[in-house]
Amino acid sequence: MADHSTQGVGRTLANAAAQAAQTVKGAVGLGQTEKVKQLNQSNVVENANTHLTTSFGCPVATVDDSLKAGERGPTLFQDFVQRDRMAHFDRERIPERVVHARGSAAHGYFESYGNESEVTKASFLSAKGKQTPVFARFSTVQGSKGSADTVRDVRGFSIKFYTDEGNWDFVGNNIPVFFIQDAIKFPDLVHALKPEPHNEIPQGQSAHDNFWDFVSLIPESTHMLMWVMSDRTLPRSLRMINGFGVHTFRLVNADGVARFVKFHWRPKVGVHSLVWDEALKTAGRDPDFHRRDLWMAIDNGDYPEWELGFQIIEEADAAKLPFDILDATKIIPEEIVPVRYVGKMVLNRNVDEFFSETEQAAFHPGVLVPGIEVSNDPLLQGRLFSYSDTQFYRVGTNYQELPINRPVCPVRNHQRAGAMRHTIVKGQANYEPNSIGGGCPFLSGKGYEHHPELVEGRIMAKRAESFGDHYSQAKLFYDSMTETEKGHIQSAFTFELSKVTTKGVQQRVVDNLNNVDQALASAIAYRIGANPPAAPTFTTKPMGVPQSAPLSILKSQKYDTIAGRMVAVLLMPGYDSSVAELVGALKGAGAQAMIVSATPAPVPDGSGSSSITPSFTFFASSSTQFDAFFIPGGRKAVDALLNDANALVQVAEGFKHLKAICAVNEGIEVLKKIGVQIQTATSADKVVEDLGVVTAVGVGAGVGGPIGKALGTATGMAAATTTSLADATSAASDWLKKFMVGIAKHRAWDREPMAMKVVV
Ligand code: HDE
Repeated sequence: MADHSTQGVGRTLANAAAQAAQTVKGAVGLGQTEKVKQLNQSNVVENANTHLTTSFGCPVATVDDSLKAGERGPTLFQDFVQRDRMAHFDRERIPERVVHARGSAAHGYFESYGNESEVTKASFLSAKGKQTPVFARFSTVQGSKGSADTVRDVRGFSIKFYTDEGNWDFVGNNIPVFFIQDAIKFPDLVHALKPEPHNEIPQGQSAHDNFWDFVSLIPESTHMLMWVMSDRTLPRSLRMINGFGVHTFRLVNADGVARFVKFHWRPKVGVHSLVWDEALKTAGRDPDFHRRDLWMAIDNGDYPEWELGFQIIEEADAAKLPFDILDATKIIPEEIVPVRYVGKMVLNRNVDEFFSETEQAAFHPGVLVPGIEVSNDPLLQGRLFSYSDTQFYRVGTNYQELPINRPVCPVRNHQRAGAMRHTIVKGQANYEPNSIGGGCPFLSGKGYEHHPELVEGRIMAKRAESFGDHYSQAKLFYDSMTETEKGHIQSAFTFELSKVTTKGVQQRVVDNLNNVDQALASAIAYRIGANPPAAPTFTTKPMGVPQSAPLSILKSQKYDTIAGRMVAVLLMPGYDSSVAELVGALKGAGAQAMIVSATPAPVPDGSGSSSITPSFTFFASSSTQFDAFFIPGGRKAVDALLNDANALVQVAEGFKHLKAICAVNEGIEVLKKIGVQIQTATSADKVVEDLGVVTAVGVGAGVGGPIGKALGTATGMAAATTTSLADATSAASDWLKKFMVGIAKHRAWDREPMAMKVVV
C-alpha cells in the first residue's frame, strides 16, 4: 500500500474548505451572462467537499495500486476502477481542428449602442444597452494545437453570440482579405501551408517551399500576402487585433430591405505588434504568450474590449465600386464607405475548463439569425458546407447540444437520436406535420427568411471576370504603409523566401511582386539572391483612393492608453525614491509595474525603511515579457545592476525591440554599459528623450520611499483606475509623463536603424 501520509495536500477532505473557496471565486465571479448561468445550472461540476468515484458513481478507495492476486501477482480483470480510468484516458483526445487548431477563448457579452432595426432585424441589435452573451475564440491557422503563439500567422477571430433568436457565429480573421477567391481551392491552400507531408516540417510557419510554391502560382493571393508579411501577423496581444468578417454579408430589416455589409471589429486598446526578433524569441521562451496574456488580463479585471462596426453598401451602389464585393481578396476602403460602430464586446470571464469550452466550441459562418444573411461570395458559400461537416467529424454527432454550443433560447425540433444524444424530449410525435403532438413544435410562419434575390445564369465552373485584378489592392495596401511598415514587409518576404530552397519559386514570387511595387520586388530580389524582377505583367488600376490610412497600423493609432502594459522595474537593494512615483503613476493609468530583481527576496530601498517583494527574477524572466523598462537610481542598486548580466541583457533586448525605456539618476549608467549611443540627461539638461529612451537626473527626493502602498499589491497587478493617458499623466513629473507617452506609443520606431546594431 502506498503511504498516503507522505503524499501532500489535496488527497483528503482536510483542505476541502480552501479548495471550495477557490472554486467559488471562479463560479460566481463577474461575467454571469445568461450563457454562464445556463452552463452552471446544467453541466458544471464542483469537486470541493466530495469523494472520488468511478464514472458510474461508485466510491473509490484507492487509485494508487491496481487489484492484484497477491502483492506481486498479476492484475485482475475485475478491477473496474482501473478499467474505468484507463478506458476513458484512452479516448481523451479528439481530432484537432484541421486549421485554427491552436486557440484561446473567453466568455463575455456584446452590448448594442442603439437600435439598428433600420438596417437589420437582428434582435441583439434592437435596443440601446441590450446585452447578449458571447464566447470568443482567437487562433493561429497553420500550427497544431501545441504550437507557439507568436509565430507569423493570420489570427482567427470567432465569436458565438447566444442571442434570444438563436446563435449567430461570427467566424472571421484579423486580416480583412483572404488568399483565394473560391472555396474549392481551400484544401490545396491548406495542404501547401501546413507542414510538408513527407517530413512534417515546419511547424507554425509559412516559411517553406510548398507554401510559396502554391501562392506564387496563385496570383490572387498577392493582396493577402502583403497583409501576412506585414506586422498584422505579429500581434503583441490577442487583445490588440482587429477582427474582420472578410466576406460581404447581407443585413436585412423587417421590411425585407437588404443591404450589403462588411463586419469590422476594433480593439479598444489599439492594434499593436511585436517586432520580428521579439516574436521569434518569445515563441521559444513562452509559447503560451498570447494565451497567458489573455487569461491574465481577464483574471486581473482588465477586460478586453472591441467595437463592432458596419460598412454598409446599398445594393444599387455595389456595382459602382472598382472591384467586385463578392471577391474576398478585396477590401472596401473606409474613405469610400466609412465604418459605423454599433456596439461593443467585453470579455470578462475565463473558461472553467479548456476542453469542454474552448476545444469543443464549434463555429460556423452559416449559423445565422434573422436579419443577417450570406452573400454569393464563392469563398463564403464553400465555407457553409465545410464547418458543420468538420464538426460532425471532429466533435461528433449532436455537437450542437454540447453546453458551449447550445443556444440560450429554446431548441424545439424533431431531431431525437444520433450518437451521444443527451437531451430527452418528451412526447410521441417526432415528425412534422403531426396531430398526435398537437402539431408541435409548430411552424410559426415567422422564421428566418432568405432574401429573395433574383438569381439566374448558366451552370458553369468559371471565375467571374470582375475577380481578375489581383494587384491593384495589393498596391493600395503597400502604398498606404509608413516607411517603417514597408521596411518590415520587405524583411518579412526576405526572411520567408530565404527559407525557400527552390530558386524558381523565389523568382516567381519576386516577379509577381513587381506588379505591386518595383522597389519592393527589387529589394527582395537583391536580399535573397534572385534575379532582378521581370517586367510587370499587369497594369494596376485606381481603387478609389490612392492611399487608405486605416490599412496602416501606425497611421491609425491614437496612442491614448497604457492600460494593461507590463512595465519591468529593475530593482536592486538600495533603489531610490523615483520608484514610488513611477509605480503610483503606472497604477493610475492601469499599467502593471512588474518588479524584477536578482533574487525572490524582498528588496530594501536605499533608506532601509521599506522593501518590496519582486514578482520576477532576472534569471527566470526575460525582456520579452515586458513592454517597457524602468531603471531607478541609487548608488548601491545601480552597482548591483551593472554586475548582473541577466539584467543587462533584458535592457539591451528591450532597446533592440524598440520598447520604452526610462533610466533616472545613477540608473543612466546601465544604458552606457550596454553600449547604447543616445543623448542622456545632464545637470544642464535634466530630462532628455532620445529615440524613445527617457533619462532624467535629480529625480526623487531621496534614497528610498515605500512603494508597496503605491503598488497596491505585492505583485503589481492592478486593474485600470483610468484608461485615459491624459488623466493619468496630468499630475506626473516631466520625465514620467514622457516615459508614459513613450509606453503608449508602444514602440520607438525611429530607433530601429540603431537597434539593428545591438548584438543580443
Ligand atoms: Fe475557416 N475553417 N475556412 N476561414 N476558419 C475552419 O472549421 C474553411 C476561412 C476561420 O475558432 C474549420 O471548425 C474553408 C476564412 C476561423 O473554432 C474548417 C475556407 C476565414 C476558424 C474551415 C475557410 C476563416 C476556422 C476548421 C475557404 C475568415 C476557427 C475547424 C472557403 C473569414 C474557428 C473548424 C474556431 C476554422 C474551413 C476560409 C476563419 C475546416 C473551407 C476566409 C476563425 O471548417
